[in-house]
Amino acid sequence: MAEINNSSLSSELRVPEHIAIIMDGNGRWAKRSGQPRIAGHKEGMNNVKRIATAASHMGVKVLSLYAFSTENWSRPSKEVSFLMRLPVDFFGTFMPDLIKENIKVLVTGFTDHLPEKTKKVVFKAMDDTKDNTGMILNFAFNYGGRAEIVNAAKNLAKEAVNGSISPDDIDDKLFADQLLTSPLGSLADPDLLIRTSGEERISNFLLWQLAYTEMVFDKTYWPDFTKDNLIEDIKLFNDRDRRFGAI
Ligand code: V07
Repeated sequence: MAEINNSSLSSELRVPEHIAIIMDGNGRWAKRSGQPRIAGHKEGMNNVKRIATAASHMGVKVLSLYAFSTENWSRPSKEVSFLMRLPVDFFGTFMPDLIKENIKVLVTGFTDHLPEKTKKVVFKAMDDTKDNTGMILNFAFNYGGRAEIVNAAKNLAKEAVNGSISPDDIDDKLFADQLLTSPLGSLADPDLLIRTSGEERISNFLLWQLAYTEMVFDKTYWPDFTKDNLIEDIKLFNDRDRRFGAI
């Protein structure tokens, strides 16, 4: 784990290698000031850039952000179309900053069924940053934890039927290799999960990968979540005693 000595900190802090965030509270943030929900999504998108930069400067290795779940398709169609344009907007605005920060973009999710234009910018962003060696900014986009596990089971069942593996070969490692997070290798499991806006649920995010993850539920709405909130939550993480099931 990287150690930082930040001006906001009284002493050394262990920085989690992989932080995952459920960026909740965008709609409520907008409603609070009498704006439409999409205004909250837009400000939430701007905050992705601010927090990704802060995390990168702290030495975080992977930042996973829950951007769109497989269940979000049931939202009003106008909101869904707006959300599908956010990656276009995001990379159109922030790609130069991501390059400057040496950030590598990864998108994990069921990307096959995205609108053509969205798919195109997402794959271009991954390609344009593939040689970057800094923090991995991992967008969980059209992602669902149960669908991911079902998909892994299906792939392994097919391999067992065609004889390339035996059912008894299946273990944690072989299973994890079939998950959407497999490109992250040994960094696939988050050390810390933060959910903003005060809700205390997992909502189908990274079900397998969260097995031993410390969780912090922060009351701040995502558009208001700052670097100082992130540091506070990392401090709470530091106070926890992680045992991974041992005593
Ligand atoms: C979205 C902003 C953040 C708060 C959550 C709701 C709205 C960035 C992206 C994104 C996704 C993939 C990608 C690049 C950027 C995004 C959606 C919503 C659907 F490759 N923010 N953001 N995608 N919000």
